[in-house]
Amino acid sequence: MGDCDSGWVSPRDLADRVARDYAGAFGHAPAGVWFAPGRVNLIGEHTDYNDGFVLPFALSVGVAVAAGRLGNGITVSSRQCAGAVVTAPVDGLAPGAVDGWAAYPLGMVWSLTQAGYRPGSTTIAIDADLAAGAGLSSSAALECAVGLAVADLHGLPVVRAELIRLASKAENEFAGAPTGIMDQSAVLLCQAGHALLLDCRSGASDDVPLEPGAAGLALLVIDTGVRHALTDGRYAQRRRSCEAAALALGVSSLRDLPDGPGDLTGLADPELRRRARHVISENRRVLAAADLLRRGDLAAVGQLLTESHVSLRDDFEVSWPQADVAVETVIAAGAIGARMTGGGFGGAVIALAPVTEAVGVRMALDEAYSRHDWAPPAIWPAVPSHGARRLR
Ligand code: GAF
Repeated sequence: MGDCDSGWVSPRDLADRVARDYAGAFGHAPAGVWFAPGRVNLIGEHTDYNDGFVLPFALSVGVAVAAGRLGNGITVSSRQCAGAVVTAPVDGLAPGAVDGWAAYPLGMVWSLTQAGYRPGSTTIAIDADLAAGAGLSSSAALECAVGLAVADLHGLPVVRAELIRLASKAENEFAGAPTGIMDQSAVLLCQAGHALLLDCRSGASDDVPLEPGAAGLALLVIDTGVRHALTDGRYAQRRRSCEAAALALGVSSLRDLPDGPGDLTGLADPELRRRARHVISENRRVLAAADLLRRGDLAAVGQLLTESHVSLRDDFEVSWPQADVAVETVIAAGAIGARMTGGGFGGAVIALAPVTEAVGVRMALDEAYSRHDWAPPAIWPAVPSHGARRLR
């Protein structure tokens, strides 16, 4: 979500803290507190805007907003930006009018007005225990927390499926990041103890059991410390390559191509061939992973995670050195699979490891990063958690 710092805070303290920040900034108690989690994408990267399949799950950490129906226009303040305050008239919002972190909450309000809703004046304090730019969907969490809060406060009849579309529109058109619908869908639809298998063409979704602890396994999130921005042009370039490949192959999207050796011979450009090969093979891996989870075989998903990483590194070329070192290191230290997660060019790696190997994995990572003179990565076990909700 852009340009502000976010330190990790215990999630259970977040609601109290954001309510206190709200009272400090606006002089009265908030009408409510809403929370939207970050997400980890287990598998299915750069498939969403190709009409394909994804398999994310929600984290326990995320973005909390405290909000009230007062003020004059929309006012947002953010603890992660040292209490910075931005105000705009509800009717004066337009793409390009605001940039930086405030484009996400104000873009969400703009998107609601574009759909014909008329939210009244609102004051909002924002807090997060999720790092921005870490590939864990801080932007979508911010949009969705604000969207839920504004809809609830003003009695707007927006169902979650519509909120997904409106939050995506805010991100694409107001914040200028040409992303797909995975992150907003994960933030709003995920269930605790499950991953969300989402068909990004039809919008159909299915909750697939994901309880690593029950299998003696841990899903470790490794923040490589490298930050990315989906607005920096590289994500958009990958999206354009996929569209060019689909056009050259005469299909409406790469989703329509089966996974097979001969299917890409129509693509003369080797770079487009690599990009398309990643998307096609990744869709197959997502469906295979969902099948394995339904059969209770999480361990077998490990191999698919590593194959996904290799494909993102070599074919889609969105990995980065700290992610490649993390993947190689954790596998050598006993993890059964690992991959970069999110849009790439920075952010996090997810590793699947036996619980008994977690300490060894952590030590090996610290050593490997220190050999490269990189700061030790933050590592924590991810627990598949509930999607966005009102906390109080
Ligand atoms: C980012 C985007 F926001 C998603 O829509 C998705 O494309 C992802 O990168 C890559 O899979 O998180």
